[in-house]
Amino acid sequence: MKLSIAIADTHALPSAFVVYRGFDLCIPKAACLGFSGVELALKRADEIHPVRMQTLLDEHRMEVSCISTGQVYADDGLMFTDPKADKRQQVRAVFRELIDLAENFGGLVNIGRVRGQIGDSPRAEAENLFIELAQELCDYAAPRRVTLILEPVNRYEIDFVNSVEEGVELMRKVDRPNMMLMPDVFHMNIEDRSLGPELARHIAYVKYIHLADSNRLAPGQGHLDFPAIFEALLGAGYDGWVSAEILPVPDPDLAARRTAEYLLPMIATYNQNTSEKRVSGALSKTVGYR
Ligand code: LER
Ligand code: MN
Repeated sequence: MKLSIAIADTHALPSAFVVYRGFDLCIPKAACLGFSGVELALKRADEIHPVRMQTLLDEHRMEVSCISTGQVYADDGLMFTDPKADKRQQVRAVFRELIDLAENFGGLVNIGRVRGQIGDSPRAEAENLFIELAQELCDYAAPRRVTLILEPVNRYEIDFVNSVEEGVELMRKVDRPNMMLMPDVFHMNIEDRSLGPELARHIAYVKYIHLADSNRLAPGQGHLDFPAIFEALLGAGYDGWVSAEILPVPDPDLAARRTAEYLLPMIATYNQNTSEKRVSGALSKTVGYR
């Protein structure tokens, strides 16, 4: 398991949901705090200069964990479920470029609120519009070894795919191996029947996890039981990224520091237990062969 933190560019609107703003300044800061990666919160692929970004990442031994797309919705109002074909064409164009970028940066592109609202349309109509475009983009992404990750988001932000279970149902309809889930424990705390057990139940679809506490502050500042969540993930064999997507409160540096101080020791223990599990799994297989 590796820990990442969400970063947007300096010009991102206040609606960009990130801890840090400014790649040049904040990637080094995140590296100093012990994060292994950064989640790039983008509106367009051309916010990134690939060579400059790779140099910055290499210099600080950092990786891109994922490209997230909240601003494509929040800033531009673009949605997969938009009944207007020209609007969906814009989504298609923006996502193709983000997928091209992800080919060399992280291999994951998130679909959060940009999947869109159902609103007053019949549910099946919105669902079909989503499925059609998601399938097409998955097929574009597959030869580039990129996976799209759908994030269930709570009902107060969107009316389409609120729980992890609903996410799994929709993914099954999309029916592409490179369409996976990105659960966010903040939303799960509102929508799902449990956190750890529900993550474990759907682990085959879980590719990436957003972490925030119940109040959307740094983990450890609210009332979510992170040790229990990690224990369930360990039992289920999760070995991917977890990424802090929290409010920059009381300020970005302190929010990031609190996240690192709370989660990094837990992740170190997690990874030790994962490798011990692997060794004992390998040993019991060896014994089994005798
Ligand atoms: C996006 O990752 C998310 O979790 C949304 O709640 C942002 O508003
Ligand atoms: Mn999230």
